[in-house]
Amino acid sequence: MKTLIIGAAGFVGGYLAKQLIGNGHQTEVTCLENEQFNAADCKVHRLNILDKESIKELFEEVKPDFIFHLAAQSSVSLSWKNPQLTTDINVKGTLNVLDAMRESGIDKSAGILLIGSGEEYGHVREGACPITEDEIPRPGNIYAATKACQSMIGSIYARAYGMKIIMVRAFTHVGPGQLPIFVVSDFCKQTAEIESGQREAVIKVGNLSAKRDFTDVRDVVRAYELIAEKGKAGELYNVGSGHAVEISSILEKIVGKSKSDIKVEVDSSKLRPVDVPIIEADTTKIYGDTGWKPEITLEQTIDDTLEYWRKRVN
Ligand code: A2R
Repeated sequence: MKTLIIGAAGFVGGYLAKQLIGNGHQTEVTCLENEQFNAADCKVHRLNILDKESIKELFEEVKPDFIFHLAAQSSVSLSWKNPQLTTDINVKGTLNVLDAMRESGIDKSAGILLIGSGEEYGHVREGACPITEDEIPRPGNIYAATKACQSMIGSIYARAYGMKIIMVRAFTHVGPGQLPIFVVSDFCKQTAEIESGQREAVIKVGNLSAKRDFTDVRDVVRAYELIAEKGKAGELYNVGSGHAVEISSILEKIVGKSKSDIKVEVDSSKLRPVDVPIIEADTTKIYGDTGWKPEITLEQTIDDTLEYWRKRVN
């Protein structure tokens, strides 16, 4: 299969390229003008998804069998500060990609995976966990609203134009290389800095009571590949572990892996209102259609993320 990853310079793109290339798929990627992407065996194109004509030209040049659309403004906090840009990239950008598929000369059987987010479910009703794909999205922030919109447009285009569009709602994914604005990466980075003497032996934390569904990024990209091969057009799949874990227990595990005597202190700037106490994916559908289930334990993810930061801070 000839694959094209749009928006490959982010956290997930490198892992996905490695996964696809490792399984023999000829893979090309796109990045923004100023971004870095280092992977052997991979042609890199420059693309801004706000420019529809250049997407069409690229599709005609590459002629992909399957497109993974990862490009996004993926920060919730930036989505509050810049809702216009978030909507432009996540909604208009996705429309540009889908329209470019329809209008370019690429094979009509070519498929595309639109990456959405577990955030789309938003204010989950009490008792609705684990959340199935049929649950009505109630997005609680601008990022989530744009991703819910992306999923809706994907399903409408699949039906209206008979396109092979598949949607996922990916729950929290973690692993080495993730920015430390995300909780597991943040705690591991702080621990590594404490061990190397770069900060006092105190980890600053926000709310620890929320329960979230964490999946290793390497399992996530395996899910994307399997969905591309076996997923059904017009369908939406949850990608998650199916088990919510309390943030406090993750912190305990990380601190427990360090030889340093680490104290924990609440930092009010990290406190966010926890209006959704638990988010947990129901993964029956993806398992049924593709056989995917996560293989990497949270323990392993934490070990690898901690090692990543130990190497980085030294
Ligand atoms: O914002 P930047 O400079 O980090 O670039 C991001 C890029 N991107 C774009 N690419 C093409 N045209 C645009 N107009 C545009 N605006 C932003 O998409 C970044 O390199 C990439 C998305 O990567 P991340 O933000 O690291 O997301 P991640 O964790 O790889 O997640 C992949 C997908 C996203 O759709 C998330 O919303 C979803 O999974 O959870």
